[in-house]
Amino acid sequence: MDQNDRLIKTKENWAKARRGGEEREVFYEGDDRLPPGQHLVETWPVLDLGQKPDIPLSEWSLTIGGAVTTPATWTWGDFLAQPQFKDVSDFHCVTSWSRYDNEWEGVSFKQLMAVVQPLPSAKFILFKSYDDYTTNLPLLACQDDDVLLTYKWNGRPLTKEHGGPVRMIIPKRYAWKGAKWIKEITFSDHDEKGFWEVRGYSNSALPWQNDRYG
Ligand SMILES: Nc1nc2c(c(=O)[nH]1)N[C@H]1C(S)=C(S)[C@@H](COP(=O)(O)O)O[C@H]1N2
Ligand SMILES: [Mo]
Repeated sequence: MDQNDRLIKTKENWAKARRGGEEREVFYEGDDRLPPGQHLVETWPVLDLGQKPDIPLSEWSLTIGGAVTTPATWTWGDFLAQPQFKDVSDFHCVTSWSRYDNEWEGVSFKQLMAVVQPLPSAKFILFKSYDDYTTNLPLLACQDDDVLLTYKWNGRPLTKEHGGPVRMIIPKRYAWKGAKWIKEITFSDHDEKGFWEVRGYSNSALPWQNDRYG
C-alpha cells in the first residue's frame, strides 16, 4: 500500500467504524500505520497547560547545558545559523488522536548534540519550556534521525498555539514528550521526571506499545 491508498483505506474504516460506534477497534484493525488505540485526525488539535507564552523572537533564547562539553545559549539568529533540517513524520497524542505526514523544519537534535557534545556520563535529558512545562527522555531516544527542534509546520512558521517560536518533535514518542515553547535543554547522568511523568504518565511513552501510563 502506498501512503495515499493507506489514507483512503483509513478513511473508509473510520467512516465504517463511526457508523458501528466502535471507532477505535475497527480503525486500528484496518491500518498498520496507526498505533494501538489511536484514531486519525486531519485537523491539528491544541493541547497544553493553558498558558500560551508570547515570546518575541528578539527575546527568545535556548539554553543547552548540564553534562556537556560546550554549553550554549542560542539566540534566534544563532538557531537559524545552524544547518537546517527537514523531516516528515506522524504525530501521536496520548489522548488518542494521530496526525499523519507533518513536515517539520528546523535544527536536528543530532546537530544540537554535535554543537554541545554531551559527556559520556550524559544519559538523560530534561526539557523546560517558557510555560514552566517540563518533560524528560533518555538521550538514546533523542539520537534518532527524526528528532528535531522545529520552527515550521507544513512550510509555515509554527504558530504560538503549537509551541512557536520553537518546539521539540520526537516522532516515536507520544506528543507530550515534545516540549512546546522550548527554553532549556539539560543533559544529565540521572533521570528527572517531567510534568506529566510525575503525574502518572509513562516515562517511556511509546505509541506502538500502547505505553501510556507509568
Ligand atoms: N511547553 C509545553 N509543551 C507541551 C505541552 C504543554 O502544556 N506545555 N503539552 C504537551 C502535550 S500533553 C501534548 S499532547 C502536545 C500537544 O501539542 P499540540 O498542542 O501542538 O498539538 O504538546 C506537549 N508539549
Ligand atoms: Mo497530551
